[in-house]
Amino acid sequence: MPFRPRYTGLIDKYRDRLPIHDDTRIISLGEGNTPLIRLSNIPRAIGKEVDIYVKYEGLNPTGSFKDRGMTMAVTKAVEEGSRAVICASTGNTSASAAAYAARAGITAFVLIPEGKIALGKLAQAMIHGAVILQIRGNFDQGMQLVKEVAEEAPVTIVNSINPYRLQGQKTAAFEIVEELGRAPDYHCLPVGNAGNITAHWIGYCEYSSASGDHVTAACTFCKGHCMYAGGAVVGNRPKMLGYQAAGSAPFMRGKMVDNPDTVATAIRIGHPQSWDYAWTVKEESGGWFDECTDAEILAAQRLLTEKEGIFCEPASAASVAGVLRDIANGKIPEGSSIVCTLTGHGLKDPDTAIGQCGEAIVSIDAALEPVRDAILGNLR
Ligand code: AN7
Repeated sequence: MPFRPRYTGLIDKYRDRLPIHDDTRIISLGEGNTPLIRLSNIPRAIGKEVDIYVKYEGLNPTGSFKDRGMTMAVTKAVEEGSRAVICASTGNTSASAAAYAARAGITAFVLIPEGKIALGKLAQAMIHGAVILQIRGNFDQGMQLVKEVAEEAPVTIVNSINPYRLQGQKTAAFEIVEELGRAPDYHCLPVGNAGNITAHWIGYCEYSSASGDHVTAACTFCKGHCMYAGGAVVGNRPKMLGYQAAGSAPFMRGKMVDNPDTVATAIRIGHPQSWDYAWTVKEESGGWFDECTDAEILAAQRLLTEKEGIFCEPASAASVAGVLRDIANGKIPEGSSIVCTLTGHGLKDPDTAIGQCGEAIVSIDAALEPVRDAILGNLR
């Protein structure tokens, strides 16, 4: 039997494209290397000739894409001698920060909006031993407080304003290009702070000869941290499409939103931290922003679970909801290849999932007859 080297995480795999020294102690949980799954039933159901892939980032160690950025941010924080990290979070960043801080043996402080984080994420932050500061306010207020307190206390911010976060997250684009042999025509993501859409663009630009030599915004974003001279791999880059929840869509309003609200609590963000970057990504890539209602988001989540067997959290489904609409209305032409990032696992938010499926449970007596009748009545 042939042996393969053990996969040891994205920093090890891409160390020549990341700001890492040979002797840096790497804090990793084996993140990255997530499946790129080709949808088969949904394209057939909508009757369109399109190749849709989903990058299932929910299969990262803590169940979201944040782990790609967190392995870098915590590795660098430890290297720089930090004993504590801090973040504001709608949930996933806090779960990831808590886990990587535990792994590193340092403290994680997390500011979360009271009552507005999904149960699985709260459980993660608690069980990993983070110090949880639940604020009577929303994510945007928490983010502002984190920036202010970091001026006065010895803590490293691990939100995506930490440039190492985007460096780690750019590796998702590398993996996609390596698997497809080219960049897709379209790459679709849910947008909250817009860090992830920016990180993907950095990755695609770094891997593409179409970017020119250190002239695009990719190198403005990286603040000198990227290894852009590392050499191009393919010739093309995707159009980047960013989808927001309608009640939380500052990029659609063209200005910050003060009271964002959506069932997709992960992207309940009205003051995106990567505001300028995201507009540049849209312009450079020739992409667009759009918004989806909560009903569209939940319908897309359910479509993925029932037609493809893939369970993502509501925020993640925004990318699929948006892309299905743009395929139907012809903005995305037939023949296109499309990648949607499914940013977080469906198990993060069991309450919303169960709330959608009340009719799924049949209560019966513990006897053969009702069990048999229920089976015969539900065959398809
Ligand atoms: C599942 O955890 O901001 O546009 O504090 O958890 O890069 O912000 C989460 C964001 C999409 C949006 N999907 O990504 C946090 C947080 C999921 C998310 C986003 C988030 P960005």
